[in-house]
Amino acid sequence: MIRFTVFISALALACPFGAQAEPAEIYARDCAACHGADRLGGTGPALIPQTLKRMRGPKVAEVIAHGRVATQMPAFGDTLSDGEIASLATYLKTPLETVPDWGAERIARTRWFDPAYTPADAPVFDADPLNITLAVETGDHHVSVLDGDSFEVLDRFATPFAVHGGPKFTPDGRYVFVMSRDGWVQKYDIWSLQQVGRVRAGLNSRNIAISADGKHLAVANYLPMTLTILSTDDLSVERVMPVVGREGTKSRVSAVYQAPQRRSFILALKDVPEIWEVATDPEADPVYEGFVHSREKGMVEGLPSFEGLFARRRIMLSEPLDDFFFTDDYRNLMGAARGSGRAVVVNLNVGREIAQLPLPGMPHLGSGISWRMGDRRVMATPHLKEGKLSVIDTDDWSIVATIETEGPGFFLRSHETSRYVWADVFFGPNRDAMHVIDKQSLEIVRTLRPVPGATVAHVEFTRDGAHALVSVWEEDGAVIVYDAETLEEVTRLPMRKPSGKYNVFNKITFSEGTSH
Ligand code: DHE
Repeated sequence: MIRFTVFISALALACPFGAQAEPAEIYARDCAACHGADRLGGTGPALIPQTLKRMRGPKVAEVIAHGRVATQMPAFGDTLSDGEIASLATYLKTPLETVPDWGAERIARTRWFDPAYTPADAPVFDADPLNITLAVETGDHHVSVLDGDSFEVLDRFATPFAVHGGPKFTPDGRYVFVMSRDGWVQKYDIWSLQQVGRVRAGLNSRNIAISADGKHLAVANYLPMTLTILSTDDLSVERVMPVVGREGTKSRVSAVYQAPQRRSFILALKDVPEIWEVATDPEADPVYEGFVHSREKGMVEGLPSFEGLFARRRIMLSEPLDDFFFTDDYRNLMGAARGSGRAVVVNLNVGREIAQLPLPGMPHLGSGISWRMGDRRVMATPHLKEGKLSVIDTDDWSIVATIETEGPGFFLRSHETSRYVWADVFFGPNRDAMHVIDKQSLEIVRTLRPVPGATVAHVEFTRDGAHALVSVWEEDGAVIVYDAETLEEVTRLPMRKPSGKYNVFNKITFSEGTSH
């Protein structure tokens, strides 16, 4: 039956009697001007499966027919037939036949600096610059810059399309870098409240990490399979590292993280059973014995080598690990072996797996946070496939408790000064719920439902931990500010589908209450 239906649809698409145009022709006529002749993006985003399948919201055919709110994307429902829309959607979901070379030169050509930018010698506002909180508004691709004391919006700037992952701040909190799924990296100056410039570091990217000294920015790419390292100063390309496993298999980079004490980047690789560590300070490795012995050079793509800088070390695993949680000292990481129902602990100093624990229900370790519970240091992680939080002792890697929630969650947040962990319910009928959990008793002390029926997710604290900011993750959404102690609402700031919020101080100090 299914085969028959597929056959009929294929016949309908190929039918020579209708006036149906070929999808490639429709693309060239109606889409290429904004999305690029090569489908890699222009003023509009890239239209390739890697980007499309990650995008939340309406399905591709629906967007072609009705357009996309709050963007330049018009509706084609009146000019294209249903069959043409369906075949165009299929065409866009087909992988590119060849992935263009996206090396140092091509990247450098995309570098753009905002002519309106004028650096300031000091912040142009009176607010505490370290208590600034950025709120990413995915509804219309903007970031709001909030004063963390008065909750006044100091600026609201346009970002590249579809920002993903946390923005990364320079260690002094002055500049911030934002990345889009299309690989654009934007630099913004918080002191002058102005965009500095942009560069396209990849074609489909995952996240970014900044080095401990604030000089280098690493971009994890799925397409091409590389790690791009940029200078934070002028967004120039310092390295493009092709990512190839020891056995010669190319790999996508799932994510890149900064390990501050190690002065290195740690890479999660999607397709090979390896973790990579990349030195961001040539002097750092005496601290880590294993690092000096296993460094490999010759990773340079057409650029001069720096002695020791960006030297790479491989840690071999039994299977690929995704989605990392790091202990506060960055000696150990916990990674999930997707679909295996378990997590693996890797000691980065000795460079091998040291423990594993059963964690079914797809833990979201990247959202993990840690705190002291009695005399133990624990971490907690939500699960993407079940309404549970696992609490794990990070000394002996035993599971201390499993907290039942009203549905699968995505993010967790706390603060050194707070008694509570805030845990959202991101999926299912109870996605309007936010649990507040006591860090010692592990009891859910309150379940907030600020807008019944609306998705409520992701929390960030102010610098002093006195307030918690919660996103109402809807087109006409809001950031709600709560008193973090009384759990009473203080104020509501209207926003367009706000997702993550990021407090400068909490991020640059690697607060234990935030994921890194
Ligand atoms: Fe994310 C962070 C991976 C889907 C919103 N997400 C991250 C990070 C990783 C990651 C590795 C840490 C990066 C960092 O901050 O440096 N995300 C993934 C996935 O693999 C997954 C499940 C599938 C995918 O689409 O790639 C995924 N993520 C989503 C979404 O669907 C979310 C909810 C909406 C969106 O914007 O796409 C989403 N991810 C976020 C946010 C953060 C994030 C808001 C930053 C959290 C923080 O507090 O730091």
